[in-house]
Amino acid sequence: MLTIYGVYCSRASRNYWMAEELGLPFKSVPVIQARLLADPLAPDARSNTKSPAFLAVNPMGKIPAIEDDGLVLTESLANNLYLARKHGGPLAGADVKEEGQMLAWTLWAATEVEPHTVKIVLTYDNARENTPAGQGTIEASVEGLEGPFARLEAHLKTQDYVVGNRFTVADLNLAEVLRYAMSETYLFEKHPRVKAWLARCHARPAFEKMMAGRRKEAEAA
Ligand SMILES: N[C@@H](CCC(=O)N[C@@H](CS)C(=O)NCC(=O)O)C(=O)O
Repeated sequence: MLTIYGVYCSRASRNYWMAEELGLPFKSVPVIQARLLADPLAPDARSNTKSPAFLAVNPMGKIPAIEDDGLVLTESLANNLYLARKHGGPLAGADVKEEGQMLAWTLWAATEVEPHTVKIVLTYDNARENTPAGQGTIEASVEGLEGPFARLEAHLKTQDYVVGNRFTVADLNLAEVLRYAMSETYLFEKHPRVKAWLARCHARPAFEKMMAGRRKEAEAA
């Protein structure tokens, strides 16, 4: 059975969403971000990204990690590409060309988009959005996202989804990276196709299941 190490309020959300899309039974092993704990190495500390047991799974000390049929993988977006390839169906590439496109959109999300969106979400997570430094970070990140949003807006002119005109792992991966920028409504108002595409992705029942997991986790914290 698929095992997901992480928590819903982390990049593991991407893998929980994917498992729900594929209807996969999975075991969730809670591992929290070490930065959220005062002393991650305290004997009574919750299992976290600095716990020796987790470092044996991912020596980088980052969540998520997945374990599937003896294989351990540790990059959230790659984990999803692997699960799509393994289980097939509409979320996966229908041929090697589509697989190439899905890989390209995923690497684009990771390298051209996420460096900006993650700065935005961390500014809010750390309650710095109303400080001059926080506002500077958000402004610079929004500026960095203008190009990627324009590119995606143009791409969506002729299709509802990024690859093959159906919802695929490429949409899921990109949507999860762009979710971090949702506070910046200006970007979405300026790019209505991107806004509508993200809403389509978020209307999926599997996304709602993942979000319910996040809410449950937040309530228990
Ligand atoms: N590129 C990695 C990044 C993983 C990552 O940075 N995860 C964060 C949580 S979202 C983490 O584990 N941080 C460790 C910490 O904050 O202590 C991926 O996409 O899986």
